[in-house]
Amino acid sequence: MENIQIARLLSETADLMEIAAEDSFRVRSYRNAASAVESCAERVEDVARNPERKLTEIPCVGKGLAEVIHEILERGSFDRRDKLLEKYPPTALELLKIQGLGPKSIALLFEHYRVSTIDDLERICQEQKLRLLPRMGAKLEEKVLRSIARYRQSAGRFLLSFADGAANELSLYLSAGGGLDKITPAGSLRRGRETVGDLDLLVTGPNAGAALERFVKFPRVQEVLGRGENKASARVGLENLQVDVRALPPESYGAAMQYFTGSKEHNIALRSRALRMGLTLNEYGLDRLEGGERVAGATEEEIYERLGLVWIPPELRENQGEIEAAAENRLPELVDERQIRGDVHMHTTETDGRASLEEMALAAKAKGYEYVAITDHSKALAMANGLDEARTIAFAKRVRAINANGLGIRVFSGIECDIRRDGSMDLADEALAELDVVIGSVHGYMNLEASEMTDRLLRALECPYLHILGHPTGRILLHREGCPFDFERVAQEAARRGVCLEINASPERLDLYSPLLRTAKAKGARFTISTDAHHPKHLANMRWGVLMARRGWLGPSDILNTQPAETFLGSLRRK
Ligand code: DGT
Ligand code: CA
Ligand code: CA
Ligand code: ZN
Repeated sequence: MENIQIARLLSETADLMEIAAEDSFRVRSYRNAASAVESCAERVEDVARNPERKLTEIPCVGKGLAEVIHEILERGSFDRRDKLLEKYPPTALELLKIQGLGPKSIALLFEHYRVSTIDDLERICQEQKLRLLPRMGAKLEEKVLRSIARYRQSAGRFLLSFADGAANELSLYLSAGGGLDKITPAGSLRRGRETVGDLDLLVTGPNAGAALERFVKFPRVQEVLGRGENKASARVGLENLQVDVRALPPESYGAAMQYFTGSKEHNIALRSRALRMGLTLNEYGLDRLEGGERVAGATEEEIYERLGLVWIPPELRENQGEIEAAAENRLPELVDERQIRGDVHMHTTETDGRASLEEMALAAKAKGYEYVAITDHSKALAMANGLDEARTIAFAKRVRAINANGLGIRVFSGIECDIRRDGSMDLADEALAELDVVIGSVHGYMNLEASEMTDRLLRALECPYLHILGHPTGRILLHREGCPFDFERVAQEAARRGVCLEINASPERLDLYSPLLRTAKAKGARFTISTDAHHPKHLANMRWGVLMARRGWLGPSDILNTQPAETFLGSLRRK
């Protein structure tokens, strides 16, 4: 039995235990063991069969769990799991993914209505029966119905950062097999979409065929879905990410990269352009319609060139005007991560961050930045120990002292000030006036009507000390839709008042995305890209924000934090 199969049994049991309201400490021990088993370098079964070894050598596996694993290896299940499955059907696990429903509610729904599938749940809500249960109401019914719709839309999609991590892991694994010249992720990952459905990996080289064989033997492969001459597909990891690997001859590599990078809409438009030029484009190459002679295929550049186009960066390939722009050689200059000179949204231990002001600043310096802004929360976020006016002013003083001592990086004092329900700022003007960088963000009351939310944001923009509107839509990927409001109007007003819109680079947010960015730019808006880091390692998330900016056709001149420190400060204050 492979590690991944053992891990899955443990993690599903943890979910069932949660529904059965078992001790949360115990639930966590099952979850920890599941991920330890999954990432264990050796086969757990081999350890178990070796009389000189003990399963308790594996991290997070104590005596009890060791017994459980032995039982799994013996008969494919274990007592506790069987008992739970007698009570709750396995389909109930999927219900945990519906936002607004905790394990307790799922248990209740099961007891009262035998709800064990998403379809059951939908019916119960539509029949207005959910509201009859204790502590549930008509509002929750609506919320659950919306969550179900969203779940069906996003089911099986993954965060860009997660897919990227999996692609790197697989690339390393495949290249260790040797004999490959290139391994390239294509598809939505290469285009930098915020979420990815499945992973498309292309390989070429003398051992490309053998790489497919190696791929299906990857230890974290859960299930092989298909294995052909040039392609293998499998589900990988506890998360069941589907991965398609394609082996290609070098003379077709460019054509395949072009084809499998997509998007489908871009490809369709490109193919009809080719046809108009008497050419046919497919994943093997660009050929003459008459006679079938190959005119390009080894590189993407030659394919685009032969179609009368400059090479189009993958982030733009959504058939949103990029082909027309490329034909007229007027593609925009896109911002590059190396042009970012500072990260201007991050948190420290002063509120809910995990590292000190000095540690964050030094980590930013190590990343090569000229400046950082430290922007902790304001007092409305009491759970995060947000700053009141006195602490804000004291903090600004500390930052001035740090700069006087010369850390080797310029530190701006800042705040991520909460925007209250009525659109007023959570801190008095006197405190805001002390700071270099004032971000205003909405964190609470996110369920307002669109018109009320629009008014709230418009009022926030009136604050003369506000520089940046933080994570403007509030979207959390795969979890929560952005707040509905009149984005165009808010962007226009932000532009008029010289307030920047933040491109939040946190991989769970990425809440300003291509169509919104293009709308905002057309209204004259300016932007910052920031990570909202709560730990030094989060500073590396800048790349996701840069990808969003590129997908929004933004160049360095649109992004304020590509400017040197003094210019940046001066532009922030342009009112
Ligand atoms: P995803 O996986 O849902 O995040 O999105 P993609 O764009 O990676 O889509 P996927 O994996 O289905 O296919 C990868 C690329 O292959 C896609 O972007 C374009 C190309 N492709 C797939 N199916 C078709 C098709 O029916 N027609 C055309 N022209 N291209 C296709
Ligand atoms: Ca894909
Ligand atoms: Ca695919
Ligand atoms: Zn923040």
